[in-house]
Amino acid sequence: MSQQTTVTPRTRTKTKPKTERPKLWKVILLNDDYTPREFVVTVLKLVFRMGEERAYAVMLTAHRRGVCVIAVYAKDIADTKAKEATDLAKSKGYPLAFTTEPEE
Ligand code: TYC
Repeated sequence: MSQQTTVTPRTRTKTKPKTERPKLWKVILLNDDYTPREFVVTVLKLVFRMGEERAYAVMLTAHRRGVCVIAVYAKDIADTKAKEATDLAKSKGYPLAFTTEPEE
C-alpha cells in the first residue's frame, strides 16, 4: 500500500568564495642615453610622488642597471601612471619610457 520513495540526497557543490587579491602591477623605469637625469627625477617626483632623495636613487639605479622597479599598484593605476610619465617625457622630446608588468 504505502509507496516507498527513494530520496536521493543532492550533492551540493558549494562554491568556495574566492577572495584572491587581484594581482599588483609593477611600474618599471627604463634607462636611455638621452633623457637628462634631472628630468627623470622631476617626473618621478611629479607622477610617482617621490621625494628628491628617493627619486634620485631610483633614477641612478635605472641609469646603472638599465631598469628600476618604481612601485606597485592595481593594474589600471600602474598603466595610467606609466603612460602619464611616458607622455610627459614625450611632450618634452625625451625618449624616457616606463612599462608595467604583473607581480609574481
Ligand atoms: N642615462 C641618462 C643620462 O645619462 C639618465 C637616465 C637615467 C635616463 C635613468 C633614464 O631611466 C633613466 N642622461
